[in-house]
Amino acid sequence: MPDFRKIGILGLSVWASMQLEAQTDQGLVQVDVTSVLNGRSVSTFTNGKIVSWSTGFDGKYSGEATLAVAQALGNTNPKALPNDGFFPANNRHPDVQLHFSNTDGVSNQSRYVTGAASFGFDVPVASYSILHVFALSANGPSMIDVDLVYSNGTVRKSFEVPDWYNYVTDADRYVLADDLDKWDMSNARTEQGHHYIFGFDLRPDAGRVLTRIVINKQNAGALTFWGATGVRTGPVKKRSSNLALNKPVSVSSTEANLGNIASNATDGDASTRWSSLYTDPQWIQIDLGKTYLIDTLVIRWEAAYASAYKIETSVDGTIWLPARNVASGDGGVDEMVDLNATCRYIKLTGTQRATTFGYSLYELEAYGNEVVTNYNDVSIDLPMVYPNPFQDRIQLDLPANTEVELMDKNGRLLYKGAEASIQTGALSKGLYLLKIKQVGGTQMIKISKN
Ligand SMILES: [Ca+2]
Ligand SMILES: [Ca+2]
Repeated sequence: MPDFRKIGILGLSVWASMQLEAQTDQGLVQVDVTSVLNGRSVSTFTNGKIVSWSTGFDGKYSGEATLAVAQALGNTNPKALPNDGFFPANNRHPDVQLHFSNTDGVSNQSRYVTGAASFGFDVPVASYSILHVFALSANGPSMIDVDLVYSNGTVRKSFEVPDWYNYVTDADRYVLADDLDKWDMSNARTEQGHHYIFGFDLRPDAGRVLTRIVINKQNAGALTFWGATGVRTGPVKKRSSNLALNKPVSVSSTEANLGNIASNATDGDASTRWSSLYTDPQWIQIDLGKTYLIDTLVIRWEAAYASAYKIETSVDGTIWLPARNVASGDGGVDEMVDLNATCRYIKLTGTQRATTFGYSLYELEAYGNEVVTNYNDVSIDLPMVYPNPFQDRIQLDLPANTEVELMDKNGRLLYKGAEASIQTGALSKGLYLLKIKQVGGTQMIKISKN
């Protein structure tokens, strides 16, 4: 038998880069929340001198200090925060790394929030068995609603963040740092031994894929947020660059006189947006320039979002396949992972507006696999698929743990499985796509029927 890996299916082959990062399936995650941090609330002892806190927990009155600061100020046996911001695991929490350290006298350490406000940050896209956030309140308690944004929906958990003067521990809340002293802006110690930083146990659903956390603070209290730590149960889904960035966009309409033009939706600028006329339905469509395997679509809505919309994809811009239907959208960021669409064009059609205004979004982002057309670029062996062109059946010589999907040239699924042959007598002549899914990678090849 000839080696069809080299000749049988050559034609035009495409190979999608690895979808999953080569790393262990489990692990501790210190979430990168630097995008939301806005102040320094801990004095550090950096390069031999005290760098004072600048953003207090209650305006300009109260901050914290690392142990080395307290010692430099001559305090014996002080209660202070660890020099490296590290809290070893105990029976309530895993190892926690907060964002202050004596080695850093410049970066923001925490987020200070007063009044009603929301802020959110992405997490490494994965399943989590454990997820905690850390906060304290001043000027009384703060009520927070924490949204766990999964790939297939959002779950809200609500907590009272106690005033940092008040000790509390219960099923979902515990003390991360206890009995802290309190320091004014000139680093004089004003109170001793009764302030706290709290941990909040979010108990994520390990059966779902988490993408993002949004913290919504109600009006009362002054909240200081410190960070988030989790434990992954599955691998991190690695992302490509944004394939939609600066790609051409067409739309059904544009709101007059505001400059919210179509191309604002892919300009990579979070402050520019596209907005439509004030009627249903309206659509926006991106041309990615060539066919990709798209796994993730991110929609960043403005306040005038779609409460109902659908996503369709197309290879040729003519025949459209349904990808997602959203019946009760909640605006903000909508992130769809495992979209698994082979397409050049992506179309969002809004069918129900959430407000009296039109549809308005800051950005559409598409992530997926780079595609190469040069066979020599393929660095892994293709399983044997023959003959090509095929007639009444396709023979497959597949390694273990491999599944194939046969699609027509527009990406419609015709067969999915792992059998040694696919019956193809009923198919018409022409071009087809065969997706070969293996651990660590997905390949896509074009084959044809004579
Ligand atoms: Ca934009
Ligand atoms: Ca949303």
